[in-house]
Amino acid sequence: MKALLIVDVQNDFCPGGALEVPAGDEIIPTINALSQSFDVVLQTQDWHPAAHSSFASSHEGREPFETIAMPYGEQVLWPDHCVQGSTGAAFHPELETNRSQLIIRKGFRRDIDSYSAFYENDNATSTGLAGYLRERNISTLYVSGLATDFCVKWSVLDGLQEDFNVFVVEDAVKGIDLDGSVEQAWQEMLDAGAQKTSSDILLQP
Ligand code: VGL
Ligand code: ZN
Repeated sequence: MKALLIVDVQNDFCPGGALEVPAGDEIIPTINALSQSFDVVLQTQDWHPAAHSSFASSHEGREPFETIAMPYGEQVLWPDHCVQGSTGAAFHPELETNRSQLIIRKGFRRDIDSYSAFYENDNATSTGLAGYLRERNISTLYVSGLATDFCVKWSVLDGLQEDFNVFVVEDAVKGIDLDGSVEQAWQEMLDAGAQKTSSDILLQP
């Protein structure tokens, strides 16, 4: 069984949002088309409490996009984004969500960020997704969404680590790109065993 995973297609990651991914909304029609062709569609939703520890505003004198040392490792500091219940945290209005069977929320623990759909940034606290996929006999994931260099990348790497087959749909992802991080993310994903595919290939009649 295969599933389409749609990562964090939320207002704050789209143009005009608090942590916008350039042209992040341009992948939405492609994702909507893909959704129609999958029997299993799953989503993630970045879902932070106010004053989350990944927000620069929670650390005096620190600015967004600086990095700090957290107990679990290095953490990029972000503008406040995807605060629980806010418009920014809502899915983009053009994203088709009716076919989604599961929405994994992540980043809801104040003191730990969570990029990956599988594990929080400590690499140990599980979201439960791996168990869900195994119980449903889903062994192959097609990953789409935002952002290529953060939540998409870590979801892909953890999915591979958990022994799933992982395809990244190249025209259905977009990145933030801090200092070449998109190119680096592709390198890391491919090196770890991810496969690159595209909507053209997947939507072939
Ligand atoms: C993301 C940074 C902070 C993402 C989420 O969805 O890629 N990036 N929170
Ligand atoms: Zn976040």
